[in-house]
Amino acid sequence: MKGVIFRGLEALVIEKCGMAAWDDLLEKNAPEGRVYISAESYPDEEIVGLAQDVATALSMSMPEVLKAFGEYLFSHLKARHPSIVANFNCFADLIIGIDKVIHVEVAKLYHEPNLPEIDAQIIEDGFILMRYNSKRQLCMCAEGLIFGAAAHYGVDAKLNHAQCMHDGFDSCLIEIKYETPHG
Ligand code: MNH
Ligand code: ZN
Repeated sequence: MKGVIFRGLEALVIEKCGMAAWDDLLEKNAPEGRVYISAESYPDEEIVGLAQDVATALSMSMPEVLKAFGEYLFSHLKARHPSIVANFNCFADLIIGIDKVIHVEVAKLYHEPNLPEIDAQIIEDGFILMRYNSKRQLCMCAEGLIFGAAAHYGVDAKLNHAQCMHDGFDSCLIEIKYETPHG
């Protein structure tokens, strides 16, 4: 997992709990002296351990933390790569473009990134069906990023995780119902 993702979690923890809390979490979950550099890769276990401890520290469930983290992560990625996000005029276009545009650009910018396979299709206006597949099984992170994208476009999104790799399916299915408020 790239340091940029860890930096998103770090920013969230520091904002909510302060620097000392982050130092404690690091001490427990990473080798001594760990500093995350955006463009470098670190073991996936570290992010899982950190997220679990953030959940405990904030008395949130793991899915809740990953969602909060995902929302935070979207603004973090947008701040770091504004031109990528600027390719899209609306929520639906961005979601449809994750695999073939966003992550293609990401793969040019980062050395050997670990990206999921995402296939998203508009079933009808206001309804997108997303299939997620990754050996890292970070589908909750995907949910968080979807909520983050919705917030960015001022869209109200409701998600239904219709099937999940954590239950033994070969991919996750996320139903996205969204509405652009008028007036
Ligand atoms: Mn994207 C990793 C989904 C938007 C850049 N992204 C991930 C992962 C998921 C994901 C899930 C975690 C890896 C995995 O599951 O195997 N990303 C999304 C979704 C959206 C999204 C659902 C929008 C909604 N991602 C973006 C945007 C950017 C971006 C916007 C940048 C502008 N994503 C990344 C980077 C990684 C990543 C960078 C980290 C890759 C790595 O760790 O090697
Ligand atoms: Zn899932």
